[in-house]
Amino acid sequence: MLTEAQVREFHENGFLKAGRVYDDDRVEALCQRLDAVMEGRTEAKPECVRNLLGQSEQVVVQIINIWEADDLFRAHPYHPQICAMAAQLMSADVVRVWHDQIQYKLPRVGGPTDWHQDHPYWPIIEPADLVSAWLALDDATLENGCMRMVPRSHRWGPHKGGTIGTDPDGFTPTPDMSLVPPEEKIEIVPCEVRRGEVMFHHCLTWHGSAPNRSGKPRRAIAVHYMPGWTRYVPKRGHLVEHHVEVAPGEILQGRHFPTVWDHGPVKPAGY
Ligand SMILES: O=C(O)CCC(=O)C(=O)O
Repeated sequence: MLTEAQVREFHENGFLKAGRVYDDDRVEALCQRLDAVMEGRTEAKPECVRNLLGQSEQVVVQIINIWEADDLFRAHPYHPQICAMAAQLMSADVVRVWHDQIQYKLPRVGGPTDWHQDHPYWPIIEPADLVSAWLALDDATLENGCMRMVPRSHRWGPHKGGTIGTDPDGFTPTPDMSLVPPEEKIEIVPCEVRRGEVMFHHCLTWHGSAPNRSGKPRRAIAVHYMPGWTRYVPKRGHLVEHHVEVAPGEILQGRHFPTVWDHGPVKPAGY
């Protein structure tokens, strides 16, 4: 559980480092399963494995819905402590998984994840009340591309379809200043997070992560959690839309959007 001060901090800033949730053995086991999925050694497959940067020499391996490919990753979104914190931050009795996302910045050639907001990239769900739990599978540092956040930006509304703009020198955001409240200041907070620790961010918080300049990997998994009142409201397409089994306007739920918290922890099927 989070303290009242932590919940306040999250609502004030739009992100929160929440501490350790896994020991090293569990993180190592997850990293081994990640290798198996990337090498195609699992029977079931995730939604996609691709280079987020397309045909570039820089590589950010993005895997969507690894939970569908491996049982350790299937259990991860149900982590009782993470779910309790997500429920608290969203003031939700019911929490479901929208989707998960690995971002793996390879040593040296690991590229940037440009400044953006999440919710505008999810044009089939409303309202913009989601919270993501970002778990470091390696120590995430300034050198290897830890996440960077702009405090309070979750209160500034959607910004040009979620794209903020990125100056590669110094990895700073280049927003349309007419969309930033005049009394506000754009501060950049680098968020170093240790292996096994979790950090939360709101789906409208400006964030990004710089290239990996180190000789070590930078792996992380984000689970994007929806509060129980999130509805399927299609405006444009989305990669996981083919899994939607409800009609437009209905609560988004079903086999591919598992309920992981219902007034308390829920156990994953088969455990
Ligand atoms: O892992 C990263 O560096 C970026 C992740 C991200 O953008 C997200 O979880 O929303």
